Amino acid sequence: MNREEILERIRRLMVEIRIDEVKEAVDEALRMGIKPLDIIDNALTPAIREIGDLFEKGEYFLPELIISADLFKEIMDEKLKPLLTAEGSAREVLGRVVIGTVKGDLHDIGKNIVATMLEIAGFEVYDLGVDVAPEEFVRKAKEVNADIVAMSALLTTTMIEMKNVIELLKREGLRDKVKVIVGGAPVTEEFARQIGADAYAEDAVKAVEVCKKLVGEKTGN
Ligand code: B1M
Repeated sequence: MNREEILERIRRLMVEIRIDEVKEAVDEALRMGIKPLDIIDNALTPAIREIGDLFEKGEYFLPELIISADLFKEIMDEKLKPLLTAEGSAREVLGRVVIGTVKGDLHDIGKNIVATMLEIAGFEVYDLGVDVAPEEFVRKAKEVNADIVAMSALLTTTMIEMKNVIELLKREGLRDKVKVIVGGAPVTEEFARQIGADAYAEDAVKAVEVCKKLVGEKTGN
């Protein structure tokens, strides 16, 4: 089996939620030398998005969404995250990032990947979890003297909470001290601009790139 075939096999088994077989296929891909990030971006993420589409069409229901999300997280925690962390060699602390999924939103798979990749790149990451109120983002940013506040949203109904966090940062006199990056499936560059964020990233790799640039702007490097 080549790279394309094994990634396609993982994607298909994941969409069919064949739990043990997906795990076996991931092990097989790793044995073949396929990189964890390749498996995440080109097999697991397209699969879970397809599951979301099937849910929207009424072909899958909430239990399928929950089981597939749990399976994704299990594969991340048990198989892929330890390898990603081991691959990371950065030792210098690039900056402090407070990250969370906004208020009312429980989606955290993408946010967790972003947090992991930032950690690997050398950022000190404070992950507040999901359903994070604006006050909590601001309190933590103050407490740790954050360089960056990073927000994730997966629902069109919750992405507006990002603006509330930015407004609160302004009211608390912190807006010129921290950079703000936003992301998540419904979020766009245009939306980021509209709400006054400093940056948008479409995926975890881009988020790392953008955060490095943002701390560079802060320190003038
Ligand atoms: Co939900 N859900 N869900 N769900 N769910 C979506 C988002 C949806 C698009 C599915 C659909 O209908 N097609 C839809 C939203 C529709 C909309 O808003 N217009 C939806 C819905 C409707 C709901 C509920 C309302 C369903 C219900 O109860 N009737 C409910 C809401 C709960 C709530 O949050 N209050 C709900 C619940 C759930 C579960 C709990 C069952 C589960 C989440 C479990 C968990 O996260 N622990 C779930 C899941 C799994 C999904 C889908 C299928 C997959 C999301 C995911 O993990 N993707 C999703 C379908 C979809 O996204 N197309 C869907 C994989 C992940 C790697 O990608 O999160 O996009 P993503 O992250 C990427 C990038 O976006 C980016 O980098 C990541 C890695 O590359 N990124 C950032 C993310 N955050 C970033 C931050 C950054 C930068 C980049 O900077 C800070």
